[in-house]
Amino acid sequence: DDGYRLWLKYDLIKDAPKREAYARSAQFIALNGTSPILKSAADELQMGLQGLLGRTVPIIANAGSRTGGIVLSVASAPNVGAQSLAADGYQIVARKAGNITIFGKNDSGVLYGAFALLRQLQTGQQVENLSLTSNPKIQYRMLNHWDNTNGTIERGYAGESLWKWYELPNTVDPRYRDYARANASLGINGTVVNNVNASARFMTAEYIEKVAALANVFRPYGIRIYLSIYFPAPKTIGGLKTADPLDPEVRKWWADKTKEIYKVIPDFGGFLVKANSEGEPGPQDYGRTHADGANMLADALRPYDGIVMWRAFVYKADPKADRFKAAHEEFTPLDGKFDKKVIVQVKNGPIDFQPREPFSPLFGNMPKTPLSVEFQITQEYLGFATHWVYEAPLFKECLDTDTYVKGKGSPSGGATVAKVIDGSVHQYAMTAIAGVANTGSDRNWTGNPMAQANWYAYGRLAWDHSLSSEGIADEWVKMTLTHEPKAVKTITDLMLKSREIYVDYNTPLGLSRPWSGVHFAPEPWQEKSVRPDWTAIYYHRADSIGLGFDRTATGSNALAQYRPEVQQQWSNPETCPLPYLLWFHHVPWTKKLSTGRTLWDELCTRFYTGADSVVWMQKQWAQVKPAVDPAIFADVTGRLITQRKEAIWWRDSWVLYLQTYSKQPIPASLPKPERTLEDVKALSEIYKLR
Ligand code: BDP
Repeated sequence: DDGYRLWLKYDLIKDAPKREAYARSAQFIALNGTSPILKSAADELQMGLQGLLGRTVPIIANAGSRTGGIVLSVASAPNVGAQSLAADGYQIVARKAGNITIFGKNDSGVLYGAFALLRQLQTGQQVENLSLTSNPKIQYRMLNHWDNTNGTIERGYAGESLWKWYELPNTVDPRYRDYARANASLGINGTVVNNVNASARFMTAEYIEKVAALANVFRPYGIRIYLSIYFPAPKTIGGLKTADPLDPEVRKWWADKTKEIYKVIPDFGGFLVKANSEGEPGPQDYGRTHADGANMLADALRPYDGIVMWRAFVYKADPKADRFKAAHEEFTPLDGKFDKKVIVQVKNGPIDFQPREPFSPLFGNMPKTPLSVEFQITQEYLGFATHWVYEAPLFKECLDTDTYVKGKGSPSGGATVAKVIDGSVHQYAMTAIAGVANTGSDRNWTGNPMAQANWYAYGRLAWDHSLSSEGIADEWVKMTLTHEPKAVKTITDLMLKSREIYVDYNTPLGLSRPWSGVHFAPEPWQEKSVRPDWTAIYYHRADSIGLGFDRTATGSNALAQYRPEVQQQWSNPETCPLPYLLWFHHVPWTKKLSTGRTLWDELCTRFYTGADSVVWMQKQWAQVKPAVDPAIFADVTGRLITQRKEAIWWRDSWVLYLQTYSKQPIPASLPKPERTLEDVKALSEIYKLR
């Protein structure tokens, strides 16, 4: 198995009685309607059933009085089944001795319902008395690609870009359709095809035509296309002297450009913008605000159904500032100033997609501006495509944290980040969620076969953030790897522990950003860069006394950006949960922690436990060999060998480096590193060579 089919595997169901039972309920597919999306739904069902049941199920126009089949229909007003449905929602109802009906609120709802029914079969559940209703909790469920015109992907670890810009629009790779199918199966309904560090070329007529060719493929799967824009494009390709968002000519340029796009992509989704962030130009270059920039684009989109997603990922190269505070400082004063077509897109944490971060203090603090959360699926800080990290627990940790903006124990069960972004806290008029894709041209899409689960988990949570990490893992394993109960259990258990294991050898107790450059080789010692906040020492603040970034009132006071209830949980080093300890406190090496160990001993224990746990992962994985496809088994086995080696590299780097400050021995129970600090430093240097 080369992994190409992802979770849409549709292999013959081995359990014959079960297969027959399914077949009795799936003797035909009746399609009431002719739209391309409905056709996709019927085609997908037919393809899925062909594989799962080993027979061709005919698609017919109308069930008439026939029973024993699947009926697809957009539920219009008189249909009682539709009452509880929201846009894109679906309901599947199986009637005894009747049909299985998939009602969709709209065409996309039918498509999502079709995939949901297939999922029931793929995970071996009964369909006879099925009655399930599902509505998306979030309206815009986006995948963001950081893909460039030359085929490279910023922070991509699974090959080249999926989009073959040189061939488009005349050659359309069939793979684009499979990409769309995979996304639609999760309910993802928007794709930003290019990097946030955007090229102005995407605004040229040449590229708009290429993008339109992709949009044509995605449309029958309910997916709209969006583009990242380069803010000074009116200058770069428009020949204007300025890109000032208040300049009438600039505004006209964007309005005309937008019109040009809609002419060829009538369902174009809108723009994603990274501006005045990490050196990217933006409205501030002209003395204007983020709101001025965003509102100009909103104006251009006004005649159409498109939106602006304006990113809040900003921080200044100020040696005295705490980067943690930057987004909150810049954006909260703009609350209420954004056009109603604008959503502000906020990374889950205040810094940058670290293995563990507290939630961004912007969540809950912009009641008048729809905020979306941006997660990173691609493993930029999670060991690329080698290390096995199942990310659902990371996403859930953020989504399920209470911001306390509605005070303690509010009736809604807390104003969690999820409830902020799904609009239930501040009644946002639009809701969105974004994930930075981990896909590429590798045959299996994600490099590491296990990383497919991260695309899957993101999509499932974008649809319904109340799903559990465990439930999603169980589903994914059954659809993708095996049904053998013991193996399912072993693999889901591995998945659920994988992120914590990575954190233990990489950034335990609230450490962050021990990298430079490509964000892979350990470099906690890295102290020189063009800006202070691009060094490692800026983040961990190791010194002879202790370790960690004091963000309490005695330090940067970033904690003050959170509600008092949150501050209370995190501001006291005695009670601050250990996973966040060094995010907020500079803790003495000798300080006794709640585990009974000193900070130094606890750190050593975590680094060693983390690295040793990779051996445990290897052993567990070895046990599932008989239940998993041999090619996938071998692939993961190989990656785990590398992960083990690199985990020890991480462990040794941290321990040897921090020891130069702590001046303490490695606890006697732990073996000493077999190399010196100079050795590991040399390794990291070599890693940087081209
Ligand atoms: C950082 C990445 C960088 C991105 C940036 C962003 O290192 O490549 O451009 O985020 O999100 O994590 O804009």
